[in-house]
Amino acid sequence: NNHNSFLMWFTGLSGSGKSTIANLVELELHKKGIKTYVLDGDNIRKGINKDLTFAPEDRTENIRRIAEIANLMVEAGNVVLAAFVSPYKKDRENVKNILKNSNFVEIYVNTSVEECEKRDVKGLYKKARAGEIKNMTGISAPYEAPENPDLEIITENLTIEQSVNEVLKYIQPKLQL
Ligand code: GGZ
Repeated sequence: NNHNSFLMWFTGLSGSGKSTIANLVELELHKKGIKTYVLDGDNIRKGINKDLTFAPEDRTENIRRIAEIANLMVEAGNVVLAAFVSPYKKDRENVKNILKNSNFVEIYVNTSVEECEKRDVKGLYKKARAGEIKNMTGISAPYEAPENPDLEIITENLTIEQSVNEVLKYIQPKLQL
């Protein structure tokens, strides 16, 4: 049984910083010689899940497929970092059920919708306000915040480096170096 294999699940709004944090955590794990893989919208929604929209039932199917893929990658001995909005509690519960419990860490990247909208890196919030995008999480679709995440990163109080360090500190006991 490979000990350095588990799933870190980052949930939060679009623009909350999930992917940024996941990619920087991955860099640090690489320095320790740990095998990792980052799953995010860029490699999943453009590929295996390109048939799916942002309607609620498609988001559920999106998350289910990602969980199955992540489970295979964990079984293959990787630390997997998954960064998806995953706005529905029941979908995140399902991820936990697909993985073995000890292989799953839920990280809530808590950035307010006001802050995400202010950053609006991809201009999606502006489009959502103009009605050009529907089902935009935080604007015209719900985000069900985790009530009991393993770790919560309140990004507005922290630098990116501090956020990354919070994650590294949390997973440290899970690593066999
Ligand atoms: C939320 C959307 C939407 C809508 C496009 N709602 O910041 P991004 O651009 O890179 O991250 C968002 C990404 C969300 O895809 P996920 O697969 O993570 O969503 S879910 O877990 O809910 O299935 C955003 C972009 O896609 N995007 N339209 N309507 N995010």
